[in-house]
Amino acid sequence: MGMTLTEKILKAHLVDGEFVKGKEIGLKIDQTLTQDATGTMAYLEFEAMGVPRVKTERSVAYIDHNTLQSGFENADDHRFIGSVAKKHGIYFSRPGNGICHQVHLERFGIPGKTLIGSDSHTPTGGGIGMIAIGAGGLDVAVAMGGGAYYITYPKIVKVNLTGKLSPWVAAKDVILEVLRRMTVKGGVGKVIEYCGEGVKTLSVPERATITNMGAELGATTSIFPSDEITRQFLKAQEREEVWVPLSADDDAVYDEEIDIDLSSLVPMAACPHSPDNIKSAEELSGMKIDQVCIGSCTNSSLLDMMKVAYILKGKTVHPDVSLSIAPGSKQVLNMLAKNGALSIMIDAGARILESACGPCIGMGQSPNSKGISLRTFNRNFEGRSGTKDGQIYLVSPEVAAASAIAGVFTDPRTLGEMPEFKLPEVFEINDNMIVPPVDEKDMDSVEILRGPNIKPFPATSPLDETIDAGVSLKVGDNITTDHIMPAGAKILPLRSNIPEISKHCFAVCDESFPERALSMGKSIIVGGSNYGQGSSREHAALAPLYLGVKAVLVKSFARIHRANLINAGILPLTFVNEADYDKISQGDELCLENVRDDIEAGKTELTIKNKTTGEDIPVLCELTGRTKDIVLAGGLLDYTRESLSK
Ligand code: MIC
Ligand code: SF4
Repeated sequence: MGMTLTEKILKAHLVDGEFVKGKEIGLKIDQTLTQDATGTMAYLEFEAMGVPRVKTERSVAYIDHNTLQSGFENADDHRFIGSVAKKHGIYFSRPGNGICHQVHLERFGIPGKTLIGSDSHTPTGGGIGMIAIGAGGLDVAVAMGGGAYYITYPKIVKVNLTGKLSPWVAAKDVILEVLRRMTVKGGVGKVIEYCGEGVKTLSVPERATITNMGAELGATTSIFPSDEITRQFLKAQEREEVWVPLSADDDAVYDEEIDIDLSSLVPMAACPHSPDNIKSAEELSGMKIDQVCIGSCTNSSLLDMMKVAYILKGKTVHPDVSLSIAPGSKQVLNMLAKNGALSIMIDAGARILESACGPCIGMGQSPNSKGISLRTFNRNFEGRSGTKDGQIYLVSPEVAAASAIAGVFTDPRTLGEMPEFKLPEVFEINDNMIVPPVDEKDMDSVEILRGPNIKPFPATSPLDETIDAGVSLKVGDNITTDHIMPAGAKILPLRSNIPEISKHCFAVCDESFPERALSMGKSIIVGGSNYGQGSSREHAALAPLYLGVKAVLVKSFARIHRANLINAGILPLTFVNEADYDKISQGDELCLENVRDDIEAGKTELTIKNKTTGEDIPVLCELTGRTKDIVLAGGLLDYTRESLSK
């Protein structure tokens, strides 16, 4: 029987477990990446493990999230990460060099390799045929130390692409169509593999837009084959030597199949407040808008920017609209500067931002009250923009630029004929903003620079015998990590200070939660389905840990967040009967008697006693050998320390 591309790469990296769907497998990790908002913690964790040099083929630390530097905190974190990188064998991409996923694709990604990153959009690397997975900081720290990375052996979904995109229809519309069909929870436990004749009509940056936003499906990752187009891209990046051809066998068997005829797609938008709330641009056209933001790791490639410049040429941004543009990397920005496109954007009245995440993570450019903002980004969760009632629509760069000029939502197909946009034969190569580490023999000479905002990892403890605790919070379905641990200009600088950042935990849902949880000492959170979707930020587990949360009981979890809870030693529980969700209220006293013994004995069905109502509620605690030991030890850090000392 033939193999899928995913299976081929996973098989070549398998170090633990077997290929059985739904079972845990351990993978050898070739490359890691971190960004600064999750990186400080990841490197504190790496240091705590006591491994002197990274054991991966390539590890890169990027600075792209916290670049406002409105106080000393961000700058201190940058210096800390830079010094750790230099000492321990990690390449350091300096602030200004660009967004981690864009730069990694350009300068480091290699077809057929495995990459994990402490950022949920790491699957961008799937655009050049990598198995690239978003993970918590601790998992990345362990991988840097040479440990395996564990995933549930995924189902593999074939997306069969046929035809060719029509003029003004974009890669963004392909992934919006997949989101429309599969929804934000449709990808959980799955890898999305793109195949078919249509693949060769898409350039690498277009493929990367699609795999990037596969994160919004909740998928483990997404991947394209590595073909002639991939080779051309790598050649243009002067890295042709790393190219290998990779694809699925013709007779590969998939768990699910989806057909998409590219020529049937139209420009679309994800409407507030979910990436799967899809409408066509035609339906929305004419709606008055207030803001347009172009950029983010989804849509900030040179190709995207050249399309935008073409649309803006000789025009002026509508007087009622603010347009910002953040090219994805120094390479992109510099090429725009040299080929004149930047000047076209400036002429049109665009507000040029630095090559970083910026407004995508709420670092500036929050829209006006109730403001309608069109963004080429990948997430439009409530409040993420920094304006609680902001109305965010996710669109292609084509829709964004056309609408910025018109002042109303515009279907770009009304722009007339579209010229052919081509990738350059050679990109501008200058890696002077990537600092290599010192040689191992010189590592002792590097001093680690720690600022006062950098506080240690919160205290953990082995799993209690019995969990007897009240419900400190009850929330509904599709809670994102932006609800649990919001980002933005005010909160992001606190990423290396868990006690301080915890004061903002669940601020979007209930501002009184942190104080209540702290005063309860120990507590349990209850939630609905797809709990913890979105970002990989382990702070969404570390803040609850600090606030005394012992267990999270929900209808279902998103993959990375569940892993982060386990890594933090917090018990992840799901209802056996979803209807039992209604049998618990905030404030109820719950008890999991002898939970430690039960978990040690490998029991997966446990009983929670609701002491307030007197009812017994069956719950699942599905931990495998390794995750079971992690939870018993009090988290991955304790578990790793224990295993290293053995
Ligand atoms: C995001 O897009 O939500 C982020 C900010 O990049 C996060 C990481 C973080 O919270 O630091 C992600 O996607 O994992
Ligand atoms: Fe940065 Fe936004 Fe991409 Fe997250 S989604 S890595 S915040 S650009």
